[in-house]
Amino acid sequence: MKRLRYVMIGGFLGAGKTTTVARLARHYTDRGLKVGIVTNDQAFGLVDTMSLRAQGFDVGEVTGACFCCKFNDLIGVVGELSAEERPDVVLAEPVGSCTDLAATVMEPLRELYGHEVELAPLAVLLKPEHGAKILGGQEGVGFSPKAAYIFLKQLEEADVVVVNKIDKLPAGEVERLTSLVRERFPGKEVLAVSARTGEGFEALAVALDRPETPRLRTPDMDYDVYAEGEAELGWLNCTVKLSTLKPEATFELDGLVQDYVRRLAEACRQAGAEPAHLKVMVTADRDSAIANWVVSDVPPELSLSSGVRASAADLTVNARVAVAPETLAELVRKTAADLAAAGGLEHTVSDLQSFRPGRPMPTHRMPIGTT
Ligand SMILES: Nc1nc2c(ncn2[C@@H]2O[C@H](COP(=O)(O)OP(=O)(O)OP(=O)(O)O)[C@@H](O)[C@H]2O)c(=O)[nH]1
Ligand SMILES: [Mg+2]
Repeated sequence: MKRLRYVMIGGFLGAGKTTTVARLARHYTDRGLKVGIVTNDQAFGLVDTMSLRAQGFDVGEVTGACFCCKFNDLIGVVGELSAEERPDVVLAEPVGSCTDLAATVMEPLRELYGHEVELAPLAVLLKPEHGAKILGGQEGVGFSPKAAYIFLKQLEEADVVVVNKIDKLPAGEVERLTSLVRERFPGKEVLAVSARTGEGFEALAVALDRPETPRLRTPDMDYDVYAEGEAELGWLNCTVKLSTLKPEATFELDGLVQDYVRRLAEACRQAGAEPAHLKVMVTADRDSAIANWVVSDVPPELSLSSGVRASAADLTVNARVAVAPETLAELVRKTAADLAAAGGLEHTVSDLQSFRPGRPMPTHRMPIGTT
C-alpha cells in the first residue's frame, strides 16, 4: 500500500501556518490528491479547525497539548482521517510555541510508523514581525530571551526555513531576513513566500515534494528554557455569545469582530503585554469572519471578511499573549462586556480556559543519527 505523506508546517504563533496549510491543501487537492489536515492546540475550541473546516477541508484536531506530548493522539487522529479513504497527504500544524519536533514527532513517526507514513521535509515559517527583531538581536522584542529561544530553535531544526508574508515586507527586508537566517544557520535552505497571495508557493511545493533531508544529530534542547519560554504566554480560549436586544436589529459580523480585537489589543497594549497571536472568529449560521493581532506595534487586521449582518453571533477567542492568564481572562471578559454595552447587545462568555502552558513532556524523544 502507498504510504501516506506527512507534511508538517511549523513556525511561531501567528507566522501564517494555517494560511499556508489551507493554500497547500488546495494545491494538493487540485492535483487530485486526497488531503487530511491535523490542527493542534493546548486547549479546545480552535479557530484554526473551524476556519479550515469552513473552507471545506477534512480536519482532525489534537487538543490539550502539543503533538509531541500527545503523539498517540496524533496517530489516532490521522487514523480517523483515514477511516473512509486514506489521505494521500496529511498536513499537520503543530502549536506555534512548540519545538523539538524532529526528535519528538518526526523520528518516532519514522521509527514506529515508517511502513505507513513517509515524511516530507520539515518546513518552518519565519514570522517576520518578531523574526526581524529576534534575528537582528534588537532590544524590545516584547518577549524574554526564553521565548526567543523557542523561536530560534524552531528555525534551527527546519529542513527549510520559509520567510512568510513577503507581500507586506518593505523592499530589501526579504533579503535581510534571508541573510540573517543564513548567517545564524549556515547552509540552511531559505525560501520566501506569501501565504496570502501564493507568491513563492511553487518553490515551497517543490521543496516539500523532496525526500526528507537526513538528519545527522539530535538537536541540543534545554527543556528548562523551553518550558519557561512557553510558560511566559498566557493562553486563553473561550466563546462569547452575542445577540441584539431586539430580534429585528442586526450588526455587521466584520465590524463586530474587528471592534472586539481592536479593543482587546488596546487593553493588552495598556497592560504592556506583547501578543504572540490573538485571533478571533465570529460565526453566525454558516458565515464567518476572522480578525488577528500578531505584534504590538502593528494594528489588528481582518483576515477573513463575511460581508454579512446578523442579529446573533458567536465569537471564538484564541489569545496567546505574554501576560498572566488571570489578567488575560479579565481583559477578555471586560472587553466582551464593553463591546456588548457599546453595541446594545446581550452577551455571555463560556468555555473559558486560561492557563500557562505546562512543561513539555514528549511521549517519545528519539535520538537522531549517531550522536
Ligand atoms: N500579509 C500577510 N499576512 C499573512 C500571510 N500569511 C498569514 N498572514 C496573516 O497572519 C496572521 C496569522 O496567520 P495564521 O495563518 O493564522 O498564523 P498561524 O501560524 O497559523 O497562527 P497560530 O495558529 O496562532 O500559531 C493572519 O492575520 C493572517 O492573515 C501573508 O503571507 N501575508
Ligand atoms: Mg494556526
